[in-house]
Amino acid sequence: MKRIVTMQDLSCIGKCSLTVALPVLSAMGLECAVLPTAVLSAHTAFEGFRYEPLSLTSVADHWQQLGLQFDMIYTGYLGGRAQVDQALDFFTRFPAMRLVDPVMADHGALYAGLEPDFPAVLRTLCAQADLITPNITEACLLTGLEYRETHDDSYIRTLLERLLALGARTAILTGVRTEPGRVGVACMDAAGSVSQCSAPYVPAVFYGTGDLFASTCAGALTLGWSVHDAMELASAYVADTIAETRREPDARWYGVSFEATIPQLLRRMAQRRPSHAEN
Ligand code: PXL
Repeated sequence: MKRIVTMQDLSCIGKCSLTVALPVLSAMGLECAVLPTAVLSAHTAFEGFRYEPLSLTSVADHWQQLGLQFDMIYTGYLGGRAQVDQALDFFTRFPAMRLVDPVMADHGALYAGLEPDFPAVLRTLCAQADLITPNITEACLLTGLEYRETHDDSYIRTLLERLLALGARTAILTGVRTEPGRVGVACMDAAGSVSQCSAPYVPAVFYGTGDLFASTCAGALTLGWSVHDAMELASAYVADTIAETRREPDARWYGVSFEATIPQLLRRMAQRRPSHAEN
């Protein structure tokens, strides 16, 4: 079985980060090791949240002694410079494919509790990644381009080019709105070619959709899928989950109802699993 390790916070209430990544990756048939970088009483959109950072150096020491190896390292919300330094250290100790989701902002603003220089800190981590998956706000903070609510092809291309200039090999941008009534993702690979896919736009805020997207991409890539197939699968699963979450309007503040759509994810995987993905 392929093994992935994910490094992000454990928010005790509010479905995001580890409480999304672990169940999704397990359902996809992967062994998922976890590195909780901090325990939060609830995610940072909850007023008065508590944040308890954790040090993971001794965990990494032990794993090295055990000779553990991973097929993929996937980092999500890290919350501060010390956590980013731990991720950089982990990268040097464990050779594997690296997906960095530079979680820090949405709708034009940094998440509560993050320092204003955090985008510069995350840039150093993105430089070491095989794949990064920022939303538009995060991409603007990483590259210095101005934030816009709606986009044209040249704005998206410029963002993607600037993201790759940070040093990542491939970038997938989420929350792309180039078509009326639709929202999608756009990918640029190392050769500079761009591919896109989209789904109907739902005008509401849903917490944890970025984490769901990145987790699904990370899972599919670990299973050997191409970046394009991983992106399409993740995009479809997020769209299925948003449609499901809209049936319970109050629930969306706590995170999306991804549990209810895991059977759909598995059906989509069974339909599209590439032949070389097994083993
Ligand atoms: O879903 C992104 C995310 C992850 N982790 C924490 C968050 C958020 C978004 O608000 O607060 C702690």
